Amino acid sequence: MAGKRSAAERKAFYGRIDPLHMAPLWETFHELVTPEPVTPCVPSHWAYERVRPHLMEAGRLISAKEAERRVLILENPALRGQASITLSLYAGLQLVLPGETAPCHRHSQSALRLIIEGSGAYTSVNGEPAYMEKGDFIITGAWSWHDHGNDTSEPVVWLDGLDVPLVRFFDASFFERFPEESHPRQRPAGDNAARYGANMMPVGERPHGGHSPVFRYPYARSREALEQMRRLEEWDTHHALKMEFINPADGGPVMPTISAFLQLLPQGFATAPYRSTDGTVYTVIEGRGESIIGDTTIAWRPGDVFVVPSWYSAWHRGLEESVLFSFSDRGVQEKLGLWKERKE
Ligand code: 1HN
Repeated sequence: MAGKRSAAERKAFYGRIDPLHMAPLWETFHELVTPEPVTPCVPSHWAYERVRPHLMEAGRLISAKEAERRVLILENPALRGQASITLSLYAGLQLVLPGETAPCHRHSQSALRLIIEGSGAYTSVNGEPAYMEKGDFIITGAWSWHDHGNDTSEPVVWLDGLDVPLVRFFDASFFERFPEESHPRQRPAGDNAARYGANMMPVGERPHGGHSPVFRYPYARSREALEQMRRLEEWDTHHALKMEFINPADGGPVMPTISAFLQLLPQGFATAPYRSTDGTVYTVIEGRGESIIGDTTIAWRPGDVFVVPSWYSAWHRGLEESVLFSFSDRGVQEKLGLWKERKE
């Protein structure tokens, strides 16, 4: 039969072009160009109470100084060894023990932190300390000097979110160590909030198109915004009440590569199934609930981290009134004209 003969002939042909580092597009075309996103990522969940003892054990194994950053990476089970929680994003849990500092450095990667446990430790961004409370959202934009310290008597734990896989994809990573352990104090705590956090900006400054000039979004303020808005009871079918943290200089995402969100789910509220092309990392700040992601059910509590991969149908239910923080590469996809959502 012609078909059979031609299959063998084709295979032989593939063998002849292989040494030339060539391959037939027609054998993979439909895997490359799928009618809808087909992600290798899987839904996954890290329960804080299961992860925390290991993080504390890491605290006995290595100092923050020696480690550079004492972090346990949260790897998507389908992307082991790639330091990726989604194809484009990295997440990890970082521990800074009482009395420790983590050395000052800067890199091309953009970073966010969401404080999970502890209060009063600091991140210093370009020499200005930001003291952190539970639920606070901190950014260190690309190429900002940053070091951390904990002068309190309790450990501090936060979720790190970075665009490590994206920067690796672009082969665009640079890293520099600051010549001293900590950045010399350039500005007093609160200076950044005064300059950029009061819906004002010093005259003469122009929006710069990069990351938000605000580097700390205090939970007390964002929680109060949700509390005020909930009074209208205008619930969104798919999101309940969901707000994006913005760059006040241009209204865009907080960083070019990472968008971040805060969401209130009232007790008993179940969102309608929703999908979008931005694989999203969630952490629970308050409450208790569950999420159905494709065929996977995840029961979550404060400090837990879970992932909704690209184009998985997902819905969430607050068993108690709950607040979820999330981040994704949505802003990048929007800039590239790729982002899509589907409300079901
Ligand atoms: C980094 O600089 C921090 O500054 C945390 O705390 C995690 C993961 C990859 C690359 C740089 C930090 C990081 C990181």
